[in-house]
Amino acid sequence: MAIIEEVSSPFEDQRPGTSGLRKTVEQFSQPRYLENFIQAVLDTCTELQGGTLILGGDGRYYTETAIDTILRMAAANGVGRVLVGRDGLFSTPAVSATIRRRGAAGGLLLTASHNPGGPDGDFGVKYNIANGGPAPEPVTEAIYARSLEVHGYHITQEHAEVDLSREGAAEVEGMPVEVIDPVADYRALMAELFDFEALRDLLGSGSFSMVFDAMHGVTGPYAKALLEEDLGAPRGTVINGEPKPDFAGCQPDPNPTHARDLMERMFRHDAPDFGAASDGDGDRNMILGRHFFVNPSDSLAVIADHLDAIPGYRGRVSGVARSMPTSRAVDRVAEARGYECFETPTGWKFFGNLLDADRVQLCGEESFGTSSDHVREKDGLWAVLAWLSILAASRESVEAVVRGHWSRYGRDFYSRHDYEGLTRDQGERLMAHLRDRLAGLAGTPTGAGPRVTEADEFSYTDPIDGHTTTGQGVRLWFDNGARAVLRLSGTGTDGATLRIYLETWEAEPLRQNDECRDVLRDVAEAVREVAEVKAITGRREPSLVV
Ligand code: VG1
Ligand code: CO
Repeated sequence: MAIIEEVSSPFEDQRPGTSGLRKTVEQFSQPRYLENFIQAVLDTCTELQGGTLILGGDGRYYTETAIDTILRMAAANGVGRVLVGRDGLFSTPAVSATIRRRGAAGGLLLTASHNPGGPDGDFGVKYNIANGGPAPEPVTEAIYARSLEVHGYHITQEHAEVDLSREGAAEVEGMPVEVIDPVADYRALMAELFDFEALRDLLGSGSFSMVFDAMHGVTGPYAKALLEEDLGAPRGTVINGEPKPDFAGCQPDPNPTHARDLMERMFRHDAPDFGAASDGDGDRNMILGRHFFVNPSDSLAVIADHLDAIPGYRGRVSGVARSMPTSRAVDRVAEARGYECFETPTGWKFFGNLLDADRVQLCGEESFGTSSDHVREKDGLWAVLAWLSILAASRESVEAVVRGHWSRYGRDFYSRHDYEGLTRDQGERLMAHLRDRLAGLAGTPTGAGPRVTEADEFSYTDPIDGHTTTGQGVRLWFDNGARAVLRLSGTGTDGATLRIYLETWEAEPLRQNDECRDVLRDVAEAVREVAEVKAITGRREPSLVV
């Protein structure tokens, strides 16, 4: 074997988005495309020289090819050693846990999360740093800048020839490679945080039933190990639990629209007490009770209110953080409990510094993401264990827990309206047009009723490193107390998705039972009007309502 340098030329479109570089498989399979990006990472992240790299992903189509390329390039670029998940699998939170537990220099995560997989689907690469979290913006920007200068890459001449199906040691051009069990470190970490006795009591009590939908993604093996083997839930609790390269043709996005198998089970007459799902790479979670959907922003608030009772957190919770579009429900808990509360831009990379500085122990996003300082990623299964802990302690139903929460703190009605499949131009024009008029929006009456009282564009200065991030979404406040946020998705692979986030707070218990759709109807209409959605996009209604 030998190391060779291949001549290349830069691709202009390798700027990482909200969560790594995501492109269609077709784009990734262009000659030199993956190689260029990996070379940009290896050139920028010099900690990998002689250091340990963790490698794996959600097992989607193109993973094996990517692993071969990365192993060959790691060996050719002086990486110390690579630990790769068996079968190339590794959930996103488990990579984070493994980086931390093994003192690795970083990790490469091969996933496009909840995006569809298969030859016609998407693929993605994300670099995580030594704290286990996504590379922060200055690093992703440096990787991007480097990608514009890559005129060649180093790679071994031969294929890596590592048998990923068997745990054990191997070598690529002198670089040690170890195929490891991707579940072990993560499983051990969960046992340290949660009271497994109490969870076993609940799951084995005979009066409690649950179902977990892994959506054909990577969480299946993790959920089976923890829920069925360690905690004694009956076999079959985990459904769609075999990771599939194309997610069996489904979109592994745990929301009421895409998690159809789970929704069907949770809303029929013999529904179990508890239901949950996670996405392709295992970092998202959806929580359900019998005939009851828990809004992710509420889930974050409920967990915040109970975190202190979970063994791994007892007596050491001092702060929480949420992404800006996430509802303010968690802020109310923070206030009542005297926790610091931070509002960050969308994307987990913005929580990293706060977690490292021990300013926050819990973070969450409205997009079905929740996690704590045990890792530096969101963690779907962790959220499930947190909820099971709450249920084990209270022995109440999910619905009763949430309704109790509303009666104490009020209810933040919340909904997200996505306009998917717009052209890039439509999305950008809509946002630019809104931005141009921001200063004059306050006082604008709308045909729908609510009047705009305040409008701005969110920017964030990281309190730990002082780095400022601008242009993170337009915020509108209305005279009926509602808030709306508009931003473009940064995880899509073509065109644009406009996200409109809507919320309003209701303290009156009788009105807390109203339909979310009805409560937010006027403000939804007012936002469409103010943003001229129909005129610019031609759309009258969102394509996805969460
Ligand atoms: C979306 C969500 C964001 C989340 C990101 C990555 O980003 O809104 O909250 O952090 O996906 O999650 P965007 O830019 O499309 O709105 V995952 O599970 O896709 O890694
Ligand atoms: Co994900």
